[in-house]
Amino acid sequence: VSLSQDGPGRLDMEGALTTRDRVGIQDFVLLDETTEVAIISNLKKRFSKDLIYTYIGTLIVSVNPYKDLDIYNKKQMDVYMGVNFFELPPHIYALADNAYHTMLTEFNNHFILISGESGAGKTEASKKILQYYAVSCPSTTLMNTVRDKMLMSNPVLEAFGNAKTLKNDNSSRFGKYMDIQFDSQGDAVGGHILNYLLEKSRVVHQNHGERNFHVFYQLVEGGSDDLLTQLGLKRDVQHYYYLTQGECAIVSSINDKNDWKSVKNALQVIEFDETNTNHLFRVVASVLHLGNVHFDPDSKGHALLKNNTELNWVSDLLGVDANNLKEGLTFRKIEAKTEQVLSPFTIDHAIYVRDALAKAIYGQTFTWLVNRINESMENKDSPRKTVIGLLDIYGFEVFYVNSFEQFCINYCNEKLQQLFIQLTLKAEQEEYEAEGIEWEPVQFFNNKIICDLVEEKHRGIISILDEECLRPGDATDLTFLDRLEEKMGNHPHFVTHRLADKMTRKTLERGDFRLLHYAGEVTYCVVGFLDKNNDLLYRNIKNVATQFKNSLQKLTEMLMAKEAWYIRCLKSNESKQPGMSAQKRHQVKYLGLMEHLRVRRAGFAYRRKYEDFLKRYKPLCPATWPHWRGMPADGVEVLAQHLGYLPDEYKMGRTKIFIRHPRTLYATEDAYEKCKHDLASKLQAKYKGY
Ligand code: AD9
Ligand code: MG
Repeated sequence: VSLSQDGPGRLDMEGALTTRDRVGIQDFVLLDETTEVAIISNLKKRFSKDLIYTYIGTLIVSVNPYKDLDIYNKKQMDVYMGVNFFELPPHIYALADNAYHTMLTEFNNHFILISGESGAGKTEASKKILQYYAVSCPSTTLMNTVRDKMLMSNPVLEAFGNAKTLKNDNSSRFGKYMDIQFDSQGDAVGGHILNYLLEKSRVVHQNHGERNFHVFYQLVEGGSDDLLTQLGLKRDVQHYYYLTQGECAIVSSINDKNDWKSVKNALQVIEFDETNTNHLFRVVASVLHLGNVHFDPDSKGHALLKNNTELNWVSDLLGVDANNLKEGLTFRKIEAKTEQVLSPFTIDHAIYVRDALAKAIYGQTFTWLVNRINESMENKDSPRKTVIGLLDIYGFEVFYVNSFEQFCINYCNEKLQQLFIQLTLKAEQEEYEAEGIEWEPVQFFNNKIICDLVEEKHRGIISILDEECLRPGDATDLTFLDRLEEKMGNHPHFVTHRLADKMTRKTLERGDFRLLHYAGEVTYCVVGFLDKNNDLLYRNIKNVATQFKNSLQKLTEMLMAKEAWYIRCLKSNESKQPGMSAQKRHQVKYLGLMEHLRVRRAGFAYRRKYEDFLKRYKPLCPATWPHWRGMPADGVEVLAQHLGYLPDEYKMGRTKIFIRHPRTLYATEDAYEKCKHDLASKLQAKYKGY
């Protein structure tokens, strides 16, 4: 089977080293230098040969090719099934397969964390893994139904949760964690989805060049005449205020009509009955109508409804009283001593309330949709044994102006980095213990200090924000900033304009604060923090912690109990086209690749089972060639002595040899190449003339 140009498909060293000048190294752990420049140069070399995957140990670095590569077919899936991780060129299937087989043999739970900036290929990666499990795992008719539902949950959730942005025509505007549940035979028997932080503001506002969520356009473009009539919609996306602010309602790369068909079909597979489907479309339509509810000023500048048509549709579609709706959109109700007083809104306020309602309706519907999908994928028949979770979550974000959303997203990335550190160090420590090798402390930056800065009870930024939101009276975004300065002015990772010169010598605006994240500095503008946080806050919960922090906490606890696999996705360019042009340095930084590499190489860069090591290198020593009759470990010891390994350079564990520096292995590998070459020449000379 022709896999790729990535080497002959034997042990990893072989593929990596014999062809390393031509196609780069397939495992960064074996790079001579661990610098960003060396990492990027290796990635570029490989990418130019369409080799988009590279390992750091068992972690996969993936670069988005922006073109279809012939590496995701059934044939490829078969090649990677049940094969030792390092025996074939790096592939996302190798990781999926390895997680699956480890789960089956060790009866434990796993998760695959997929991270990277917008458009880097996270969602595609998660879909490819899901497809791999759907195609490769054993199945029965019943299981097929569950699998179809899991696969079909994607087009539905993408319709409601994805949108065209400047960075990605199919950008996920929510974080997603999906558990795939397997029984003891390895059959996929159920699934469950958790969703995080849907970007609701997109429902009412889109930046130039961006769209609202796909489903709105799909409905207007693809819905039948009958359906549109029932919902009171015109077949004209330009007619709807909520669809046209980005001035790109129609995009050549997106076929809304076809996508609508896929979504309808997917809804059937996940067993949405007519009532639920109807309900869903009515809500979508009601949001469009709501966006077209406009206001005129009366003589005092108070908001008056321009006309009742759209409002009546909203009332009809949602089943709420039209007068109540009208009153709610144009008046504030104030409870006086004995009566209620209606105070009229200004136009700005009425628009604010209209938009808030639209966001709330859509947000609730999204949650409802996820719940229905979960019911449909629920494992009802087989006792569930183990799971593999897929986490497709927003990567670190830095824009020109960073707001509350970036604060939440970057905090989430800090948490996941912390999780990586804890899990990797734990795994390293456990391996060393299992192998009877003394644990050597690893030097790297631990970002716990930044996580604490954000989340610590009573003292962290989130606590202070919550307190400020709940404080009656004159709390504003700026008073929140004052409180931050008071409480954490001396923190080494926190800077405001008063402290900026002292700390970083870079100026900051009055309304900004800067956090020194593990991935770099980000300046946040506090405007809107209180408002947006209020939206997330459970006011009936006594604790001041926010919903997001709690759900992240739950997620990390759940992940801590599982074995971790990582896919780090990089974007090759900003133009969504094949070819590599974008500067990769910031991505390497944000993805924490250097930290990964440091942790993986900290103690011993390379480790291999005695049998595998001996099998490969035994021709290098007369005592082990052609056969070693004793224990493999003794054979490896003889080999190491013969090759002149220094005592500090390697350690003998219970089942594996550990080698500290890649250069030692390179020397061995070069000797092996030479030996192979000499043997081949000898054979040629011997059989010359036959
Ligand atoms: V976002 O944070 O949700 O905005 P993602 O999820 O990281 O982002 P996505 O997976 O949606 O990015 O990929 C963006 C586009 O890149 C896809 O629509 C494909 O056109 C393209 N892509 C990504 N991965 C691959 C791949 N392995 N092969 C070919 C790819 N094209
Ligand atoms: Mg995505």
